[in-house]
Amino acid sequence: MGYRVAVVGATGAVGREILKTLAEREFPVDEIVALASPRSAGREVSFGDQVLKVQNLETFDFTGWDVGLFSPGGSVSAKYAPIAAKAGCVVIDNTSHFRMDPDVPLVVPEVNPNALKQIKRNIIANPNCSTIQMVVALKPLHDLFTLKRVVVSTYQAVSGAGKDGMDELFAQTRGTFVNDPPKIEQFQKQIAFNCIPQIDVFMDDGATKEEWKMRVETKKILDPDVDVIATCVRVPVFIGHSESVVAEFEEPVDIKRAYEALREAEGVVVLDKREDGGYVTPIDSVGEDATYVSRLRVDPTVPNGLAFWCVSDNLRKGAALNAVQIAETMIALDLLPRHG
Ligand code: A2P
Ligand code: 11C
Repeated sequence: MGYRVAVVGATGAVGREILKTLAEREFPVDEIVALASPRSAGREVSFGDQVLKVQNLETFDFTGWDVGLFSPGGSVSAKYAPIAAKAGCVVIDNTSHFRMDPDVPLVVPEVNPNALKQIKRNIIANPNCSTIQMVVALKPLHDLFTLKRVVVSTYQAVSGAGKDGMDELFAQTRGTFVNDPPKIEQFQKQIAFNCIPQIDVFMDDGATKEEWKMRVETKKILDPDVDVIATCVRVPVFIGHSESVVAEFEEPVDIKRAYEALREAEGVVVLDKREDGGYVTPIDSVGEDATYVSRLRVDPTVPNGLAFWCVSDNLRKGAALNAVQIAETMIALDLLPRHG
């Protein structure tokens, strides 16, 4: 017997990827419903070889539904996730809204699966995409050498801003060749043929919210003693976030042991040939589950430092896959009750 699953935000970039991931991984589904705004009611989305008619979230009753995978945006989750949770549906929420709530576990199954046992409000938070891939790569190194500090620069795809972000990159790129002036709506400046060192709003200390998220989420997931300084940059790539990670450890690093640990780590694929093209680029990661590590090397400027390049499909491990893996891990830990 399977589960009754609700996908909220099913017409969006992440929602569609969640439906695809559930079908591909043969998640035990008895019944599935696709939910979105009233604008999309009646539209169709695919789930494996089935076609689902989208229903209106506003009027949906979550009673009797076992698990809800939410990606409708922060304000919508803020309103509807507690409604679903109260009705007995375990919510796995992709937005940033509940992540720092001490009663809401923030989980990357390869890193802190046991945090799922602390579920209190019937809500689990899925971390930010740029945090997920970084902690997956850092966890085996932290276990070996005890991580102290991370300096990370990101190169983030426009799909992180949803389907409207992807449409804006497409329209501006096309517009350049047909002499249409760029329309700037989703990003702060033109994104086609450009890089923008701002993702999300500015905080009081001059960091952006995306940079703050990488810091506080890493502490909550991996270790509160690890500090992170991030510079998050939007680049004209449709799918696949890349990161330059420079990590400083308490103990002396051994590059051979670092390679071995990364090669053995769940969810990590090392592709690092130290030759022309012998590394992963975002386009190589599209549709893939792994967090890729390339360009691993010792940082000679600090006592115990390592630097590497890390790439992952932000819609997949960065969002949909991690959410589905959370549900799978909850089943394995006997934490996902069925109503049927
Ligand atoms: P809709 O297509 O009906 O607007 P993305 O992040 O790719 O932009 O996708 C956002 C997802 O969240 C879409 O499925 C979108 O549905 C959904 N969504 C946005 N606002 C609401 C809302 N008020 N109620 C339910 N779903 C919403
Ligand atoms: C981006 N990382 O690339 C963001 C998207 O907190 O879930 C995800 C925002 C979040 O724009």
